Parts: sequence; C-alpha cells; structure tokens
Amino acid sequence: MGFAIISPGRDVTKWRESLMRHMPNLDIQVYPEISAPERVEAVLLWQHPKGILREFPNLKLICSMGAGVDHILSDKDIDPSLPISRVVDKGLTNPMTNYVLMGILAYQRQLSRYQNNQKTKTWDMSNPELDITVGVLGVGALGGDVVKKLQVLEVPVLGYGNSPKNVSSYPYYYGTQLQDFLDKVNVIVCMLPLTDKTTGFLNIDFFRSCRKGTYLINVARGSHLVEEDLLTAISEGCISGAMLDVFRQEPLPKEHPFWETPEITVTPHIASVTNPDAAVPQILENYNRIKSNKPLLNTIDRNLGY
Ligand code: OXD
Repeated sequence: MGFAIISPGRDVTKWRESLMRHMPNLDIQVYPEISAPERVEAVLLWQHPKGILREFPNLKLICSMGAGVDHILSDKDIDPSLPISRVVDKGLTNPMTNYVLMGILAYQRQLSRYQNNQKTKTWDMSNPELDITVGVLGVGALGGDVVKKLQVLEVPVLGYGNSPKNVSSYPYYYGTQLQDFLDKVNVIVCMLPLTDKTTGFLNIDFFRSCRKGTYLINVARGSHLVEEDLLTAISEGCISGAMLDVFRQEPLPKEHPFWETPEITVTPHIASVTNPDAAVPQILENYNRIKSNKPLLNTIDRNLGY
C-alpha cells in the first residue's frame, strides 16, 4: 500500500526521489501510470484531474504539494471525510516573505524611479523614501511571517482576516472592519487563501475604498484579483502600481496588458516554490500517523477552505 503522485504536466521526479530517500520501501505510483489504484492510500496532488480520486477505494489521506489547497477543494467529487494536508515549512515561508519584503522595500525606496533615472543619467536626490504602512490581507502561516519580519524592520504593519483572532503584537482587523483597515494602510499584500468568499476580493469597489495611490502586492492566487479592475484602478489613481506573482491564467498570455503596464511588475509564480526535500518529511509523518490513528499535521478545515 502506498502513494500516488498526481500532477499532470509537471516533472515530479524530485518528489518521487525524495519520497524514496525518506522511505525506501514506499510503493509509489506516478500519474498517469497508475496500474493498481487499490494500493493507493495517500495522494500527493497539484492540479489533479477532477474526479480521479474516486478511483482509489482505499484512499485515506490527501496531501497538497504546496501551501494552497484551492486546487484540491475545487474538485467537488472528493469524499468529505478524507483529511487534506498542506505544506507548512520554513523552506516555503522564508522565500515567500523575502519576496514580499523585496516588493515592499523596492516600492518604498522607489527602485524603479532610480532605474529610470539611470537611463537618463539623472541625479535626483529628492524625496528618497515613501512613507508607508503595510496591510497584510490573510495572516495565517505565510502572512503572519510577513507581519513578524516587517515588525523587525520597524515598518508599520496591520493585519486583516476573515475572523476574530487573539493577537496583541499588531493591529488586527476582520470581517466588516475592512474599511477601517484600508483607511490606515497604503501598501496592501494579498496573502488570502482562495475560497468562494475571497475570489474576486481585489475588485474595483475594493480599490476605490483604498487610500489614493495604494500599492498592491499579490502573492496569493490570480483569482483573488479582477484583473481588468486593477487596470481601471491604476488609471483612476486609486492604485499607484502593483507587483503580481499570480494570475488568472498561468503562464500569463503574451497578449495580456499586464506585461506592458509600466506600473505593474510581473513575476512568473516564483515567490515561493515548494522544495520536495523540505516538504516530504511532514507528508510521510502524516502517512505514518494515519496508519497509527494519530492526529495529523497541517490539515485544513474544509468548511473554511483553508
Ligand atoms: C502554493 C503555490 O500554494 O506554489 O504553494 O502557489
């Protein structure tokens, strides 16, 4: 009995090798070569074909290859009693935080302005720093780390989430307090989980509620953003610019206007990429725990969607 790795179109060699290194006798089948579905007790998924999990009569555990689980929950055919785990790991959190810090600091210190000035050999020492207060949307494992590290840098930071949270180390807002939160920040970092509630959260009403000239960083999911609304918001001046790592369609199509919008920085979903060697120990730990009926690590709440 063992694992199936299902991630169509991606090279999963490193995942397979890492699983084998950590548990040499593990039975691993890699999609689409799954000849013995009855031997599959756990699946490791990224963008699996919807409905495929019904083919595994002995399935006991579903693992995401990354931090997000929206790609799993969008499959409405999954048995609701099966536990779903995601990767929570420093190897995923640190690069994500560093990417966000890079975006915030490049904006605050106006890196693109100096890059443009260099092209025209312009020496302009005026206003070298912008006054910023950062608002992090979604302060779970990843967003919480961004807040913590911004505090070390003494950058003012606030958090916003779906539900009340007992936090005293930074101002936290939730639910209907969104406008209060938006009134206080001028850099917004989207780190929300993608759920029915958060799809399209970054839309024109949201942008028009922001302080004029707010800067946006989205490292969560492309579907949080109504892409054409961002272009409208930039042309209206409510948003001054954005750094985007995720898009509704990936790879971002060549004809997409974001490529040519000077206020937008595009990166190709690289803010944080799971390192199989870092993630596999917690995945196998859960596999062992399932067998011995112990509580699992890093599982999600199906009702909340994260
Ligand atoms: C993830 C991702 O969810 O890479 O880990 O987007």
